[in-house]
Amino acid sequence: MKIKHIQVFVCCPGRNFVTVKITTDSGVSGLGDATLNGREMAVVAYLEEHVAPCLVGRDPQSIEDIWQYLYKGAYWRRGPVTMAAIAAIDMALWDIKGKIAGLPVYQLLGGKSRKGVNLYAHANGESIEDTLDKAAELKDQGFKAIRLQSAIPGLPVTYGVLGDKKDYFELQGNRPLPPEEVWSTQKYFALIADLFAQARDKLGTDVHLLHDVHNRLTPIEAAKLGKILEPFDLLFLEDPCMAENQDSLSVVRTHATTPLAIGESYNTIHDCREMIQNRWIDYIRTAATHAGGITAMRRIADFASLFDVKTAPHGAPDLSPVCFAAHMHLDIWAPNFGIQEYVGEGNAESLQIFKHDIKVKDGMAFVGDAPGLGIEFDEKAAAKYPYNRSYLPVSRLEDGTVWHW
Ligand code: CS2
Ligand code: MG
Repeated sequence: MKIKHIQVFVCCPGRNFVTVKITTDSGVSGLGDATLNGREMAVVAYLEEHVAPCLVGRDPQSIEDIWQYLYKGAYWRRGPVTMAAIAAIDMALWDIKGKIAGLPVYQLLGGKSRKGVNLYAHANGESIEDTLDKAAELKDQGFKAIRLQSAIPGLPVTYGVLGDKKDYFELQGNRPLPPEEVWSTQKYFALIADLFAQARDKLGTDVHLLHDVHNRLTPIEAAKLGKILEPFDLLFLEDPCMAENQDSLSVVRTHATTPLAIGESYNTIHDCREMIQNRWIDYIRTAATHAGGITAMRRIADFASLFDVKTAPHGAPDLSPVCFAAHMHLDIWAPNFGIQEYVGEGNAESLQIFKHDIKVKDGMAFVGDAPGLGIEFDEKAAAKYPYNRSYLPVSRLEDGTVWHW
């Protein structure tokens, strides 16, 4: 069997998605997600100009060899563009392997370790009250883990809060130039303890609570936050500070027992190694699309399991449903799976394009038994929603200094 051709599709059903389709000479095809929010076309060029021509004619069943060829063989290793391209090829090859074997990908990984995949949902509100009303609704729907983000009084926009957008899918989409937002650590600290104290009062103790700081704090501020939140027993605190210097997390660790999660923007196992082996985190948040596909995620999960670190894959709406499908197979298999981020199944336009058989009930996702990844891509429907240049916001402090978004 040989790879016959590789196509790259970009569509924008509200968000831009880059989808790779590999077709073999026997007619079997596979899908992968190569979406890199705000830099989509760079990955398209990398795939079309530099990856696809090298793969045509190769055996699609040699997933590991192709992964190593694209990673080690390129000399220029790592980085989000390269790794998103490798990831999409890798996912599509696993999809093909499953279809050839007549088995869902989780069976190829080793089978199910659990009956379903626990999810955490998002409650994003304009005030503490609004956030907690939304959280209570999610709890009533059966979610057992909820991430809380609330608008910060005195700041016009806060990370994660919907503003004039109808749903989370629309947030961060459709912005032809990067919008700018203002951040104040002081104003954030004035709100955060209250949000979680009121959350425990209203929601009780039988629901897991989570929070994403989106890299806004310095290590010592992050340590202070971890300590403040200890009484409210979070499942995890995500991205409390930037961790290009991974030992920043050791500062947080020294002061607080609030569990930490990090890694949604990391591209390789090397980016995660130090914080895992030093047990500076409790959950590793890498995504199949940004960290090199199923092959790489399996390796990260196995490495993390040696140090009691669980997996909690990124599940934001800028990862396409193809990535979500890949996560389902990894999550149901990984012995050290922790929890999967879930922001709903997407809007109606996206559901026309991507068809899958994943069912969500009572805060848990159930993976189907279709061979491969169990996801289909409707090219005609996708063509109705062409690429729309769009950026993530840029953050500034109140005095105008560029900050971490
Ligand atoms: C996030 C994302 O879901 C999350 O935890 O941090 O919303 C993130 O901001 C986007 O995926 C960035 O592309
Ligand atoms: Mg995050």
